Amino acid sequence: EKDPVTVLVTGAAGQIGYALVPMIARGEMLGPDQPVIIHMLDIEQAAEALNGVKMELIDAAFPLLKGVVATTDVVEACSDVNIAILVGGFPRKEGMERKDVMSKNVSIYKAQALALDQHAAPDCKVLVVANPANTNALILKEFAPSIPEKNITCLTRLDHNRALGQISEKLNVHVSDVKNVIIWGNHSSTQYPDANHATVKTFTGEKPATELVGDDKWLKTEFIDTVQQRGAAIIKARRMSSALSAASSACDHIRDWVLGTPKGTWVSMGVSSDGSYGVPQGLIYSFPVTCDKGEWSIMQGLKIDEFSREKMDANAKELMEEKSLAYSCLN
Ligand code: NAX
Repeated sequence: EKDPVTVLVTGAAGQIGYALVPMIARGEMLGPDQPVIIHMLDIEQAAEALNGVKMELIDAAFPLLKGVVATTDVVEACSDVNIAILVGGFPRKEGMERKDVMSKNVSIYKAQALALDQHAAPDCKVLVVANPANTNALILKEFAPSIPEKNITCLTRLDHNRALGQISEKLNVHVSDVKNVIIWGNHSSTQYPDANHATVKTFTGEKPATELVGDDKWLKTEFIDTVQQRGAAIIKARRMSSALSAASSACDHIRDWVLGTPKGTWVSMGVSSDGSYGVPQGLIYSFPVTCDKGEWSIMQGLKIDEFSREKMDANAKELMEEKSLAYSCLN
């Protein structure tokens, strides 16, 4: 049997956490032969609820689950973790200024960065889910210098999966036959869902999605809007934000990162820019990536038209603004 991998989930008493921990314990994130130990962190006010989640994990008798820690102590939570999924954060409440929300999250992410820096396994892989996801990841990178820059990422896989879903619905094909959409940029409503390079498996081979859709206007308007606004549509329908799809996408993100993407397939991940596609170096920006042996690489050489360029630049600009806002909260 393999040695267990220790996975931290912060905000584990929340709704994404509640959907995510059983998926991890069932092997949906790291595979059906990989034992796991789950560390769950939440804040004092949620301690009792967090303990309830721990009780349910025990009651579910998951064969792969070798240990559960439920704690409100960030050092205990971060100790020896191999994978950290950071879902906990401060939500924007009605009437709150953007700067106030940013300030709360900057201090949370700074504190968690310091704890991970000191106590996590040296090759720990980090996925930030909590919003503002890209900028929280940027702060984490800043304050966890011992964690390699390549190990700090944020979640845009939910947006990616939503884009696959929209193309599959439009063409009435299985979602598993659609691949290689791209989410560029920020996990905000400015994000750019791009289907220009997507393909669809058909009886006669792989075809460009643009050709099969045959409706450039739809791809440039409704498709983009629907993906950008999907989070809001879920809130309207459920009166709660997306949880099962967010949890499932977080599993997809880690699984593909650790176990690799299939040949010829890329996925979207928020990663530290190396300057590819003219994106300012060091920003946490969502790119198309392939993964192999636990490392992602940005897919190179894709042709970018003028329409895409404009939207990609708007994302870089927004992320630069978020970055200055975050840094102005630091002292
Ligand atoms: P919930 O409010 O249900 O859960 C958040 C949990 O975090 C709560 O239990 C809270 O007590 C805890 N928490 C707050 N501060 C903490 C801290 N300092 N340390 C540890 N835990 C802390 O929110 P939920 O619906 O689960 O969403 C969690 C986050 O995911 C939000 O920031 C949300 O905006 C973000 N999302 C990001 C998505 C993405 O694709 N990147 C999509 C889904 C989701 O909206």
